[in-house]
Amino acid sequence: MNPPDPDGPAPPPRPYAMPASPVSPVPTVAPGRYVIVEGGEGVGKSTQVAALAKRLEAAGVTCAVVREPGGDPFAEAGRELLLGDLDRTPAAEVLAFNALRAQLLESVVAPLLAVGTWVLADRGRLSTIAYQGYGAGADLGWTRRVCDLTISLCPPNLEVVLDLDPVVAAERRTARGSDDRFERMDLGFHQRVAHAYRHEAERAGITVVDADGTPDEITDRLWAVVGPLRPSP
Ligand code: Z5A
Repeated sequence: MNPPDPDGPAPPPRPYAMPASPVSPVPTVAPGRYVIVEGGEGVGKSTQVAALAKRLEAAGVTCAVVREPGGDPFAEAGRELLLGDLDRTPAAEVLAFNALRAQLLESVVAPLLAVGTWVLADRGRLSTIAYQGYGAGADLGWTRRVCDLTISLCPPNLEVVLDLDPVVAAERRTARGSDDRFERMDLGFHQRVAHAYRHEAERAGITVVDADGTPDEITDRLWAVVGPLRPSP
């Protein structure tokens, strides 16, 4: 015998009735597109996401740029923790990146897409697979499953990997001068990450774009895959 429901008995079902007058049409907007740009540090993701946003705006598309980890106050606070030096296990790191991703997807990305805004993301699901799975040694199958579950909250329209020799990427990073937990990892770690992106892209049929060249050349290559996502006029 179940305990009494504190809300009391459910009200009797209301008979279904057609509305007296026709429902006025709900204005609809074409949903936005969610595009994730991926790759190791220094390959030029932030540069390219900004350049793509400019091209889209010039083509009349409203867009927003987000980054992972981060994107809203909760996720930005989590970013501080994750890029900091406190010890954590690989599995804890997988879950933490995914928790911040869930926050970003539900609180920022999905609402923007719903009003027709495109979202260009600097990193996403593949970063966790590459850094925590291949790089830090979290169980790969488990990591993929956790990431798939999270991204199912708001699946992207396109993931694209920028591919660059980790030695060249390290030179770019050094020229810029920055330093966090992941940037301090040795070249072997960054090579594992670069291999991970190539392997995962091949495995899942994800587009890889050569990130060697001038920023404009790379934007042209990206535009060739992002531009066609625009609805035809
Ligand atoms: N991380 C993780 O482990 N797991 C996860 O699930 C997620 C993230 C989501 C986020 O750091 C860290 O979190 C990241 C992995 C980890 N590790 N690190 N470090 P972040 O967001 O601060 O860093 P990032 O994503 O790697 O960004 P980055 O280092 O700034 O790299 P980038 O965005 O790919 O590059 P950039 O900033 O556009 O360019 C780097 C420099 O190169 C800059 O001075 C540019 O002016 C220059 N540049 C750009 N393009 C060119 C070309 N074409 N030629 C020459 N120079 C160029």
